Amino acid sequence: ASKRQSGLGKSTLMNTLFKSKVSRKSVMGTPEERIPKTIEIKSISHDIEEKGVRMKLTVIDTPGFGDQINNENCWQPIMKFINDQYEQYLQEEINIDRKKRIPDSRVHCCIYFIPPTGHCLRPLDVEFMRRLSKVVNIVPVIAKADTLTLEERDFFKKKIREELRAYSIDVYPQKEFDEDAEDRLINEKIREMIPFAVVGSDQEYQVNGRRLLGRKTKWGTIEVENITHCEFAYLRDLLIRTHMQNIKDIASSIHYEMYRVRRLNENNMQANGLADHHPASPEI
Ligand SMILES: Nc1nc2c(ncn2[C@@H]2O[C@H](COP(=O)(O)OP(=O)(O)OP(=O)(O)O)[C@@H](O)[C@H]2O)c(=O)[nH]1
Ligand SMILES: *[C@@H]1O[C@H](CO)[C@@H](O)[C@H](O)[C@H]1NC(C)=O
Ligand SMILES: [Mg+2]
Repeated sequence: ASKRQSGLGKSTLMNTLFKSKVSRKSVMGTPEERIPKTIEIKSISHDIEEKGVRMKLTVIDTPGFGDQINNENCWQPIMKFINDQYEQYLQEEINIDRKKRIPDSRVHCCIYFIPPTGHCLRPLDVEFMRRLSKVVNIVPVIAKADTLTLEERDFFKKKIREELRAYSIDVYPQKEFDEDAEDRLINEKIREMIPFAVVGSDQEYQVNGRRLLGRKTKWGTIEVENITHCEFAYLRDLLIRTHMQNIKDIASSIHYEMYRVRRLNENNMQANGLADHHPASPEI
């Protein structure tokens, strides 16, 4: 029998993001097809429109991890992907005749899916987020929140916030990067809500005469974009409506900058014959 954990809904939520109201992508006539298990890191881009501004949103879907018997270093492929994108950007940047506009495939934000156990974070979640939060913005979410009661959700959310604090895992929006009092006020509200308890779906249902993205359960249809049903809309608004530019700024001025400084230092050391014979291999 397969011991593999069932998917946490990562691919589904990605589709939900693209099909949500902010997106330009039409959902008319999408066939009901099963989302296959994700087996490799894959990026998908769509044009979206927000406040009349068109932009490209790229989401990178990853396979589930932590399903192996030995989960040691299971974060490495994702860490490598993030570093590879930084490296690509760096190479463009230091290129003598560099492009006016460097193509930016850096990972600006990582949505971390916490399984809806209702108890506490697994050691694997702690280790993963601890490492990743040092190189990229992390937004943790509780996956498949419809499998928890509202009380269980509340308890779990609070518990996770305590644990993040106890383990000094600094998730987005990080306190230290609040720019002013107004910023702090807005971000404090978000920090009190994290992790968002989300439900994903790429199916539309007729609810009171309107077509809505929803998820059918025994008890009725969960409207995934309705904030009285789940917190998907908060996540979507944070990522696309209110904080997109800030997320990109912090990714660039903090996370990428750290990578860049470390790499250029390595190069200097090599040039001065201070480094050993191994090629520079960024590893966190
Ligand atoms: N109850 C519930 N089921 C969900 C939710 N989101 C997705 N599912 C279901 O969970 C199963 C797995 O969904 P996927 O989106 O493929 O999960 P994944 O995390 O991408 O899985 P891997 O690619 O294998 O890592 C599918 O049957 C989905 O319909 C959700 O919010 N609630
Ligand atoms: C959200 O859900 C509530 C409760 O089911 C419902 O009364 C309300 O009309 C919904 N709001 C929207 C905007 O659909
Ligand atoms: Mg998947």
